[in-house]
Amino acid sequence: MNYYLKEIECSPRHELESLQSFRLSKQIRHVYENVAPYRAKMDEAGIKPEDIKSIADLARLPFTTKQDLRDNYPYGMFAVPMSDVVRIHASSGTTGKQTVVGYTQNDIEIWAECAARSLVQIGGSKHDYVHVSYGYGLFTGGLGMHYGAEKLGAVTIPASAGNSMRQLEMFRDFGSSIVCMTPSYAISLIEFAQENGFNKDDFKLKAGVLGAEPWSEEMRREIEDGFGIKAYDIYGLSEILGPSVSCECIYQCGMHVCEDHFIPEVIDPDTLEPLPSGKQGELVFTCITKEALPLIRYRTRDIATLVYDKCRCGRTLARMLKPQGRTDDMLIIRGVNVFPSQIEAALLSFDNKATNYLLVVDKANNLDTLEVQIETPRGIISSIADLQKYEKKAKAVIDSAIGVGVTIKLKEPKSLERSMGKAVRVVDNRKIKNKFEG
Ligand code: DLL
Repeated sequence: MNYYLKEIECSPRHELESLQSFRLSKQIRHVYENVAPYRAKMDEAGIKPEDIKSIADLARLPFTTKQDLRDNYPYGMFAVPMSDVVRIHASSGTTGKQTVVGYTQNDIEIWAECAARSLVQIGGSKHDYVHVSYGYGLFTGGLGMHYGAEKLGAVTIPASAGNSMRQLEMFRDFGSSIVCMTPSYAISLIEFAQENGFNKDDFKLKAGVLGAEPWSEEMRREIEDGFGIKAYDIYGLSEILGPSVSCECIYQCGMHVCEDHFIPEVIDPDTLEPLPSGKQGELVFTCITKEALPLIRYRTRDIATLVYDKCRCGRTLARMLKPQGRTDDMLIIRGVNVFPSQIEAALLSFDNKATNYLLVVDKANNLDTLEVQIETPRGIISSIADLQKYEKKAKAVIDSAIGVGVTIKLKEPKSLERSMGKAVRVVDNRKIKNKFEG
């Protein structure tokens, strides 16, 4: 089976949009008839399924949020009887109750097809050895890429996350050629490999399919150098699918959205108005083929930009530029909006080894403070003067990148926690204090 669907992925936009329109109107009938909370929302907005004839009508539909999923926990938003559901996943979420998502057999097939397409986009084939180091379980990363790799016919290695020595031995002994893991775990493994006498020539790795968290271009270069691979970005979220809602192609210039299954929009998170191509805002997705949990205009909270010009690879699918972070991860420091990814980019532009960092936000005398913890670099510091110079430079680079003064705290080498899944980059003591102080 061929997972380069040229007639869809490279079709003229108007043809793709007709397909989307057809699928959208069918989907709206499905949810109106089968999901009580959607019926209530549409009735309240005075919209009947027959009003939604094409994608031009999309913006008339009400949004869905994580709160809707929580209010209807666990299965209240499902559009099929549970006897048709063959799998559930859940997202733990850092706040509030977890959300549960479900898939019919057909949903699983489509998901696997999207994941196989992602692997093809980055140059994968049935001749590859796809090493899956995303966690297996309720998290969608492991099983999502696993089914995609199998569908492609590749040798699939279900390594899951953790046990760095075994991961590297498997790379070497099993001939892993494509690795799927979070970028922060890739960084941890590179460091572990260097410390334990592995050489990148010991491996046959050629590509990484890395996602599940924001990562900067600077981090990409570190991973590409560290493993001697091309590192590709892949995006997804459990509520919509899991990995492979979108994925880069070999040109690494934005992630092609599987638009035959999901319609992306970018909205202004304050006014909720759709934004034109090229403008950054909150990503919203509408599932047009999903059966079990077909979310309509789901607000992801992810901040990204969509562009629609044809890619060098020939695909005409919308491309998502690297997500900057989530609206709920954005830090407001003394009134200035700061994304952790901006700090990562600034830090790595100055010291490309500072791949482990932690941002500690607090309040002192009613003023927000932001401390950037970095491990003292090995090798380049031989005196107190060197240390002070390093600290001063790091501060200057970050201050100017984000427009707020930060404090740099140098920590012992290897003292910051290494990540095997999604890295925790921020500790916001203001939230903790608010919780206890009421
Ligand atoms: O992280 C699914 C996934 C697994 C994607 C493996 C890619 C690879 P959740 O745990 O539900 O699902 O988390 C979804 O993670 O809303 C984004 O905030 C973030 N995220 C996912 N991929 C990227 C990416 C999986 N490439 C949430 N860049 C999303 C930035 C990402 N953020």
